[in-house]
Amino acid sequence: MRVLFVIPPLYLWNYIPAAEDNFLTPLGLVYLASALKQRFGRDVDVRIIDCSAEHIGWRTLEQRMRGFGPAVVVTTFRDTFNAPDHGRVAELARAIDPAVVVLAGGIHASELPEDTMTRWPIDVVALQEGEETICELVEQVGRRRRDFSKVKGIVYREGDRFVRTAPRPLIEDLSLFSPSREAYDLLPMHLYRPRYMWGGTTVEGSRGCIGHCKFCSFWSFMSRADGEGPGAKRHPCLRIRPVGQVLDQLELLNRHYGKEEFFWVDPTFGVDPKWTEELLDGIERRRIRMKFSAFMRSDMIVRDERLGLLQRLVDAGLWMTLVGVERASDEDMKWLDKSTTAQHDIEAFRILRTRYPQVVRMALCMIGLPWETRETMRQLGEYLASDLDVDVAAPHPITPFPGTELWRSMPEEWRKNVDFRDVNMIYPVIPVEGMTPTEICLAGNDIQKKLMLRLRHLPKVLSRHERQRSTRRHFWLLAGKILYNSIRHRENPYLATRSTWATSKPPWYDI
Ligand code: B12
Ligand code: SF4
Repeated sequence: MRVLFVIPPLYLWNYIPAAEDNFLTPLGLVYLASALKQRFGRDVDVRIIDCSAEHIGWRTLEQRMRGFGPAVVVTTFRDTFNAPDHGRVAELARAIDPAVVVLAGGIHASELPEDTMTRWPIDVVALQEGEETICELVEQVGRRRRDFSKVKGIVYREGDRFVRTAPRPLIEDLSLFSPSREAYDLLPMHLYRPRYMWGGTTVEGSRGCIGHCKFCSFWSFMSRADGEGPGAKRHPCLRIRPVGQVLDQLELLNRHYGKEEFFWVDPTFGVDPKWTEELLDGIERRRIRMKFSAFMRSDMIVRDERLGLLQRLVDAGLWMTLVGVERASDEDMKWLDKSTTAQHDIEAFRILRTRYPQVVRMALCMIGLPWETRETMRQLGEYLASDLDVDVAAPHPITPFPGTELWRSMPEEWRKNVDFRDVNMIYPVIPVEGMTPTEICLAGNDIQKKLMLRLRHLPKVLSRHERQRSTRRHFWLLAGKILYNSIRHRENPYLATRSTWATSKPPWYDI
C-alpha cells in the first residue's frame, strides 16, 4: 500500500529571507514513518514530501501526488496558523483521487477534530501522538471491510456524523518507537541545516511537561485526561525516553548524516537530572559531536548549576537556552499559571551571564495580556535589559492555541470566528482594553530596539564567542531586512507592523 505524508508549502515570516527560513527535520513524521516501517516492512511504500524544505509549490506537489498514486494521504496539522494549507492537502488529494483515504493528526487537528473535518475532506483525525494509531489505521485501510470503530483515539466520519472512539492511553514506554534510518532516508536530510539561528536537526528526549501553564499547548497536547471527550479534565504528563535510545539516535544522525547541530523539541529539556547526567556520560563515551539548543526552565538551570550539570552541558555543546521568562511581575506569572518566578529567572540569567558567557541567553516572553499598558510593556523591556540582561528576546503576543485553558476562556463567538491565519504568535488577537494591536506590536518593537541598542552589547558583534557573534550579526541583518522591507512598502520602518510582523507566501508557494 502506498502512504504519502505531506508538509505543504507554508507561509513564512516576512522578516526572514525566504530561502533562509529555519526548516527543521519534521520529527513527528520520522516517528510515524518509522512505526509504519517497523510494523509493515515492505508491505507499505512510504513517501514524505516536505514542500517547505524543498521549496515545492502547490502545482509541483500536485504532479508528485499524481505520480505516486497513494492509497493514503497523511496531512499533519502541526500548527494553527497554517491550518488552511494543511487542509488544502486534503482537498488536493481528494480532487486527484476521490477514493483516497485522508488521515490527519497533529496538534491543531487533534484539539479541534470535528471543526477540522467540517472544513476539509478528511476521513479520520488522530488524537494526540500517533505511532500506534497510524499503524492501526493503515491496517484498517488495507482490509476489505474496514472498521475504524476498532481504532482507539480517533474521530472518524460515518455518513454525515463524526464518531469519537474510546480514548487511547499515552504510550507508556517511549522506547517502543525509535526513529529509524529508513525513515530519515525518506527526507531531504541535506536541507535541514543551520541557516536562520537554530536550524538543524530536531531530537526528542521527552514528551509532555510537568507544568500546566494556561497558554501552553506543549503540555495540553501530551496530557492525560480524566474522562472522555473534549471536556475531560487534563493533567500534565511527562514521559522520558530511555537515554540509550536517544544516544543511538544522536549517533546515527552524527555518523551517518553528518549532523552536529541539534534542537531539542522537549517542552522542558532535562527535567530529571539523573537522565541528563546519563545522557552526558553517553555523549562523552560515544564521542558524539554536537552543538545544541533547548527550551529550559529557569528553576532547572539553577538546580543544574548546583549539581555541576550546567558546566557539563555547556562542555557538551549547549550554545543557546530558550527560557520561558514570560513576564516581569509574579502576579502576571500567577495568572499564566506559571510555576517559575522572577527570582528563578533572575538567578538563572545571572548564572548564565557570569559563568557561561559563550551561551546565548534567549528569553521568551508574553506581551498583550488583557491589562497591558505602555507602562507595563516598558517595565518588561527594562526587566529584560537590566534585571535579566538577556542576549535576545522573543516577545510574542499572548495567543490562545486550541486545547489550552486560554483558548477555552475565549468567548465562543471568538473561537468560532477567529481566522486561523491570525493565530500566529506574531500579531495580537486578544483584545486589550488600553492598547490597540498595532500599539502592542510597536511597544514590542521598542523592547527589541532597547535590547539591541544597549551600549555594552554593541561590541558583542565582535565577541570572541562564535555563537554570540553570529547571533548578534543575525539580529542586525534582520533589522536591515526590516528597514529594506519598509522602504519597499513605503512604510515608516518604525511603524511597519503588518508588513514586518506577519507571514506571507514564499516565492515558490504556487509553483
Ligand atoms: C520544532 C518546532 C518548530 C520548528 C519547525 C517545525 C518542525 N519542522 O518540526 C520551527 C522553529 C520552524 C517552528 C515554527 C513555528 N511553530 Co513550532 N514547534 C516546534 C516544536 C517545538 C516541536 C515539534 C516536534 O517535532 N514535536 C515532536 C513530534 C514527535 O511531535 P508532533 O510533531 O506533534 O508529531 C506527533 C503527533 O502530532 C502525531 N501526528 C501528527 N500528524 C499525524 C497524522 C496522523 C495520521 C497520525 C495518526 C498522527 C499524527 O504523531 C506524531 C508522532 O507522535 C513544537 C512543540 C512540540 N514539542 O511539539 C512547536 C509547535 C508545533 N509550534 C508552534 C507554533 C505556534 C509555531 C509557529 C507558528 C510560531 C511562530 N509564530 O513563530 C511557527 C510556524 C512557522 C511556520 N512557518 O510554519 C506551536 C503550535 C501550536 C498551534 N496550535 O498552533 C507548537 C505546539 C509550540 C507552542 N507554541 O505551543 N516550530
Ligand atoms: S510554558 Fe513551559 S513550563 Fe509551562 S507548560 Fe509549557 S513547556 Fe511546561
